[in-house]
Amino acid sequence: MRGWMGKFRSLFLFGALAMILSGCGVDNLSALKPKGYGAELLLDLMMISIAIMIFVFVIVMAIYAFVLVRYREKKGQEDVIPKQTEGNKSLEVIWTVIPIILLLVLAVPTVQATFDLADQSTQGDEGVLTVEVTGNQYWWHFNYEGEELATSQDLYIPTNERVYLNMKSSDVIHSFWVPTLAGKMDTNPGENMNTMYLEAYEEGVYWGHCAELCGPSHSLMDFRVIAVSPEEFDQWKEDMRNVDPEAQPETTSAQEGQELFNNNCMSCHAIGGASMGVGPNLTNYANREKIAGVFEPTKENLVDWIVHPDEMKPGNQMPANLVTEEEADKIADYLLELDHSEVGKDLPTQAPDEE
Ligand code: HEC
Ligand SMILES: [Cu+2]
Repeated sequence: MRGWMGKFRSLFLFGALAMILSGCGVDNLSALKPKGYGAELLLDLMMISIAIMIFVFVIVMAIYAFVLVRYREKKGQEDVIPKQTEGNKSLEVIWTVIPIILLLVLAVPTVQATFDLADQSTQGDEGVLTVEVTGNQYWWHFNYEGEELATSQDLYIPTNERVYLNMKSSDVIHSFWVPTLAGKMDTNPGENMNTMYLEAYEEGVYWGHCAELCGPSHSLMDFRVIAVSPEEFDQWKEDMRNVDPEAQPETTSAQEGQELFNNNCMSCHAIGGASMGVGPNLTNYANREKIAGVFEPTKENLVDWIVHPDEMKPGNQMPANLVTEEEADKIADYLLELDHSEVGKDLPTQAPDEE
């Protein structure tokens, strides 16, 4: 005979699975811990549908159990056939009306939320920020409309304000997803621009992923949204506008790195400025939390990246072996000195697992 453990094996498996799954969801990268308007609305919808599902499940299971027990074959009554019923008007009305009510309870807030999240009524108003988002294989670019400045990989926004995102792609379809702040939105190539908005309730660093399979390095296409108070955001804009790409670095190595960078890398990369290049804008590079979105920001990794980006992110658009490892070392010194703003530095952050 199997022990009591054996009898409950599936229960144990289920419990273990539930515990493992409950470990999912890093703070700042979880749709279940919303810190923004869109994400909160979506979690509410999820909760309504889960509540309805549980309600239906419990009722159906209760009836099922009742019927199993009540109408099971009893000893000595093997040949008895219970009373047969065909059609029951009141029962039929009940099991038609209840689902209709449940669907209405689900549909009304869903339709409301759909229109709410698509609302663009204040876009273009005085003081309302719009950011042009461009998805690229495999990095993100953010151009702050009317502000004459741009960033790549790190999107800075003020808290408790709606920030509109006008989104497109320079190559294939990507999807912009910051689970803690809002739902996802595709970025399409061509003229088809999508719009959404973010509204972060708290200062913080929120992680984003590309949510549309876009090539071999799709899973390495992470980015950050850094939400700071409106005052700090203004400070950040000023810091960014004051960036001087010609400013002389401190160490000799970094100075040589600057020259190497200007000669070999400026055709694709910018420091300062507002236009989108072939590669990411590297302004404020010392404050990146990851290299190319996913790698730990150590000098070693940076040198590896500069010489062999192809080995770290298959299929990406940066050519390998543009410079020697020795040269890359100096360039890395230069890039890691690009500390253009204090804003957002003190925010606690919890990066997803490293590559
Ligand atoms: C032909 C264009 C091109 C040239 C030239 C080029 N890069 Fe890149 N670079 C890219 C692209 C595209 C990416 C984005 C790769 C990705 O993440 O998918 C990139 C990414 C980077 C990154 C990571 C950026 C981030 O957001 O963390 C660094 C650092 C970098 N390049 C440094 C250099 C250096 C240094 C040179 C010169 C030796 C150079 N690049 C030359 C196109 C270029
Ligand atoms: Cu992708």
